[in-house]
Amino acid sequence: MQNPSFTFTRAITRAPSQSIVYGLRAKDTSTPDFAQMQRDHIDYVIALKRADVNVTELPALSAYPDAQFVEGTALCLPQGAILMRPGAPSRSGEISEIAPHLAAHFDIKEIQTGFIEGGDILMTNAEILVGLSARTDLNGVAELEKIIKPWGHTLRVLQTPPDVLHFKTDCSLLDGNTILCTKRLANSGCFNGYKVIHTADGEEAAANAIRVNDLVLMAKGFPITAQKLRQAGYKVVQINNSECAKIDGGMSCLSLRF
Ligand code: CIR
Repeated sequence: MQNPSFTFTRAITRAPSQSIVYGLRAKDTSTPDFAQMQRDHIDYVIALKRADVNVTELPALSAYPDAQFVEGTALCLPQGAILMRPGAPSRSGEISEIAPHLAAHFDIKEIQTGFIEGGDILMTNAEILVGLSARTDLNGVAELEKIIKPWGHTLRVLQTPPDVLHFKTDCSLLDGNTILCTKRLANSGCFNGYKVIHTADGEEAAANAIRVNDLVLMAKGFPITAQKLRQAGYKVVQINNSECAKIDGGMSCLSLRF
C-alpha cells in the first residue's frame, strides 16, 4: 500500500523573490545571497523531480518576502487541503495566493481562528503531531482538529522547543514510523514509540529534511548525519541551504507535497 506520509505524486514550489532579503529571521546573521538562493532552489526542484514528483513551480511573489516557504500556508491530506492561518502577520497574504493552486487538486478547508503554520505539523503513519510555537497556538490547533478528526486522523499537541521556529525545524519523517530528530526535541519524549535517528551533535540544522518517495532531501554540510541516514538505508540527496538557513528556512518549508 502507498504510504501517504511520504508517497507523493505532486509538489508545489514557489521561486524565491529578490524581496527575500526582507524575509523573517530570528537572528540576523547576514543577508541571503539571492543568486545563490536561486541556484539552490533549482537544485531543490530537480531533486523533487528525481523523486518522481510532478512539480508545479509558482512564480516569485515580491509582496511576500517569505512566500517561497509554501509549506507554511497549508496542510495537504488525502481527504483535502487545509489553509493555515500564519502567526506571522507578514505571511497572512500568502494564503489567498496559494489557495487557487490547491483548489485545483483538493476540497479546501480553512483555519478561521487562532494561528497555525504548516511548519509546526508533522504527519506520521499513526498520527498528526502539532507543535505549539511562536506561530501556532491552541486555538489554531483546535480548529485543525475539528476539521481532520471527522476524516479519521488523530492529532497530538506538543511543544516546539523554546527558541526553535517551528516543530519541524527540529524533526522530519523518514518513513511512516521513523523520525530524524535533534536530541533536544527527542529528549522531551515526544517520539517515544517511534524509531528515532538523532542528528549528530553540532548538526542540529540537518533535522529539517524531507522523505519524498525513495529519496531523503537534506541540507548540505551535515556529513555525519548524512552518513547515519545512508547507513540506515536511506537514499540521501544533499542540497545547499546556506541562504534559506539565514532566514530560518529548510527542506520541508520549500514545498507542499501531496
Ligand atoms: C519565516 O520565519 O516564516 C520564514 N523566514 C521561514 C519559514 C520556514 N518554514 C516554513 O514556512 N515551514
